This record gives sequence, structure tokens and C-alpha cells, in this order.
Amino acid sequence: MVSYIRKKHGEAFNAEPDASTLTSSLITPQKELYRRNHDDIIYQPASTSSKPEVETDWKLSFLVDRDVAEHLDWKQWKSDTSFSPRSAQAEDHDAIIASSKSVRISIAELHQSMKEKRVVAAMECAGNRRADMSERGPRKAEGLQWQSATIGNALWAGASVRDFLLQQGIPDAYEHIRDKENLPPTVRSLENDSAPWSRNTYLHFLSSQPCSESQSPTGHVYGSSVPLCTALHPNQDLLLAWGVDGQRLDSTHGYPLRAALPGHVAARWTKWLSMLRISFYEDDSPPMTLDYKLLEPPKGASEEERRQWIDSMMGEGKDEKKREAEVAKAKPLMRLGVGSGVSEPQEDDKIEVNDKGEMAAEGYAVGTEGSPVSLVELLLVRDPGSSNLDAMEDLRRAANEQPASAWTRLELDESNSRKVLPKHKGSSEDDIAIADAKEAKFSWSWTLWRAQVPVPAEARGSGEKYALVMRGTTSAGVRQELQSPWNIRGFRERSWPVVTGLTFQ
Ligand SMILES: Nc1nc2c(c(=O)[nH]1)N[C@H]1C(S)=C(S)[C@@H](COP(=O)(O)O)O[C@H]1N2
Ligand SMILES: [Mo]
Repeated sequence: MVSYIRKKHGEAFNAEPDASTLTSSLITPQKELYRRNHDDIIYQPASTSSKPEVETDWKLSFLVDRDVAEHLDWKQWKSDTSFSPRSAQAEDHDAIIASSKSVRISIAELHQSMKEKRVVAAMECAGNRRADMSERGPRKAEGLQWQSATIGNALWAGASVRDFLLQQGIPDAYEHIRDKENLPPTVRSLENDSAPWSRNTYLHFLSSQPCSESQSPTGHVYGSSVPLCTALHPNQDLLLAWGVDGQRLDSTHGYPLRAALPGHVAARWTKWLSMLRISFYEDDSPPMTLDYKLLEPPKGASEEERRQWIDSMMGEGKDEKKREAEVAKAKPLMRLGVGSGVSEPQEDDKIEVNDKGEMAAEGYAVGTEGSPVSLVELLLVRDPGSSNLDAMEDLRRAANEQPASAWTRLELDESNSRKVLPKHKGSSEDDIAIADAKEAKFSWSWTLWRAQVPVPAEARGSGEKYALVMRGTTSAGVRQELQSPWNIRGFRERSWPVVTGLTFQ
């Protein structure tokens, strides 16, 4: 059973599952995925069938701005006089349409013409663990106070974005690469391996859904964009997703089509996807230009300067002009990096130690750049009694000084992930998803971990409080950052999780 914690933000549907339910299965069933909506659900399936096939009049428009079309020498376009995109791109909407080349595809055509690709990928909200950042930081961060469960690991099914673009006649930015299969999906590869013509060009994912939460005066729709070289990269695995976990998308997750962008913050996974557009500019909808940006106090500022900066940026006395300028200056948040969450134990738990003198711990960890977390380390330390940011930083630093041998180490590879998949029984829909998952690519998957951590003998029955520290490292050797900078919106909390207030019986 899912026990959702529903959160109000206007009337939109926002909900977070219970963390321990979440980490009980490697593949998160669709109904147990968190929900985040900036506006009302705009489209519902007409029938109740849960099959991934989609019968709908929904169309996907593919638009290439004229200057880009000329630059790419893009010839494969149809003139479509009935073309009236549901998504308006700000005031210059008419100008863009008049000067662009477009194609309109029904979802049925998309299904028929594209091979279904399946990818297991974690989807994580930028504000996951915001409550942690709020509670321990100098001020409560803005936004819904999510715990650590606005993340899920699903089996996404749909058309490969790369294959779709190539089919539409967009040239391959990696044509000159001989061993495309083995190109690593790293930022470095995007920068070094893509053809120069593909740089400074973007693929936009636009919804038909308005974006009223952002209170943008221009009546924008929800949108996002990624560099075209990301979209064309053979191993970034971007999808136009119509299915999840062997089912079709349900109405809350963007039926009939959404972007699934492994390795990218969930805010870029546009739901109710109705237009792809290639242009020389990043998308200018509010989620890109206003909402999903890091607003951090200046680096190297004194305590007093930080306080003043925060006061000028949030709360009653904020300076609107300054805030606007800071927002304009910041880049859209695209990737989160290595992260993790602990679902067991929870803060202030009274723990029964097993007969080997150990306690159980459990959670998830996500990797970066297509390398999952393959090493999880855990350490019990004395609880300092204060959990503000400075105390937590001191605690993490002290833990970091401990030799590797003091930590409980779990080495987890992909075969471990596959083993965690329950047996395929071939009956229910969940089982179909699991059978498919066995064949899918796992490089963007989270890693579930379960450990037994030795409890110091003197801790038992003493009533003394302890804290559990956890950190993850990817198969490429990238370790989770010790402590993430506090920021106004409470985004990108990647700090080593610390569960405080633990006592042992
Ligand atoms: N059209 C549209 N797409 C959207 C959003 C939205 O409000 N509207 N929310 C984004 C955010 S912030 C997140 S975290 C994910 C949530 O996806 P889910 O509700 O399917 O879990 O969708 C993203 N895509
Ligand atoms: Mo989000």
C-alpha cells in the first residue's frame, strides 16, 4: 500500500510516498511514484486499459527554427497549413511559426515507426530532501518540504530521442565516432566528441500544460530544453516515453507522452509532451528561466554578509529587484550528481540490536553520468546533540577522518541490482514490468542497499544518542559530496545523510 503524504500547493496534485515503502522494490511501481504538478492534470486516457498502446488524438509537433533548419540543411519537412501548436512560446510565438519548418505526428504513428526502447532510470525532484536542508540550514528553504522520497526508479518505455531525430533527418552529431556503442554518457564526451555544428543548439520539450504556479505574465506552457548534442548522444538514453513499468503512463504522470531524461533533474522531464523544437536558444519557459535555479549565498562571504544576502533575497524584507537580477544570472539546474537517502533507521529510533551486535540500515543511492553507485559506506558516530548545518558539517568531517576500515562497506554491482528484482511470475502487470526490466539497461538505475552495521558495545542500553552517516561512490569512482551548499529554494541536497538521535537496547 502507498501511504502518500499529500502536499498542497494551490490545488495541484503533489504527493510523496513513504520512504520505507519506496525502498522495498528496486523498480518503483507507477502508482507509488511521487507526483509533482505545477498546474492541473490536462489530459486523461479515454479508456481504462493499462496497456502501453495509446489510442488518442494527441499529436506531437516537431519544429525546427528556420535559421537552424538552414544551418543543418534540414530538408525533411512537410508544409502543414492546419498546424496550430497548442503550446505558445511567449510573444514571439507567431514569428517562430512563420519562420519554422514543422512536422506533426500522431502518437499511433510514433508507436508504429519507432522501436520501443526500455531504460531503467531514477527520476528525482530537484527538491528531494528539501526538509533536511530547511531544518539544518540558516533558514527554511522555499517550496514544498519534501522528505527523501520524491524520487523513484522506474522502467521507462518509449521512442529513443536520438533515433527520432535521426529519423526526422537531423544529422548525427556523432557520425564521425567509430565506436558509438561505447561512448561514455559524460559531460566530457558531450563536449569533446560531438561535432562542432551541434553545439549551441537546443532541443526543447514543450507541454500543452500551462504553468500557472510560476505566475508568469506571458502565459507560458511548461517546458525544458537540453543541448542538441545531449539529445543525439548514443548513450544518454533520452526517451519520448509512453510507458512506465509495463503500463501506459497514467494521467498524473503525463499520459500520453512525456520526456524521460535519465541523469537530468525531474523538472526537465516535461509531461503531456506536445512539441519538440530545435532552436539556437535554450527554452525560455518559467521552469527554465525562473523556477529551477540554485540561489546560493556568495562563496567566501562572511557570516554577516551571508545573513544580509539571505535577508535581501527572501521573506518579508526582500529586495525584488535584486532577486530578479540574481535569478536572471543563475543557470537552469540540469543535473544533481551523486545522491542518497536512508529509509531505515529513522530519526530518534530506539533500535533492537541483533544477536551479532548489529543494527539494520536500508536506503537508496543514485549515481551520475551513467555510472550507478557501486560502493555504499556507513558509520555510527556519537550524536553531537545539535543538528544545525555547522554541527552536521563537523560530524561529517570527523567521520571522513576515520579510516575506510572503520566504515561498513557494501560493494554492489549491477548483478546485485538484478538480483533484487523479484521473480517473474507472469501474472500481474507488475511482474511484466519486472520481466522487461531484466533486459533493460541499468546505467541510470538507483542502487538499493541493505546493511548490518556493528553497534559499539558501550552504546547498548546506555541511552547515549548516536548518529548514522552514509555515503555513496559510483562505479566510476565519483564520491557523493560531503555537504551541499544551503540555497534559498532548497534544491540539490546531496550531503551525506545523517540520521540522528539513535539509541540502542
Ligand atoms: N507538464 C509538466 N511537466 C512536468 C511538471 C509539471 O508540473 N508539468 N513537473 C516537473 C517536475 S518539477 C517533476 S519533479 C516531475 C514529476 O513527475 P511525476 O509527477 O510524474 O512524478 O515532472 C516534471 N514535469
Ligand atoms: Mo520537481
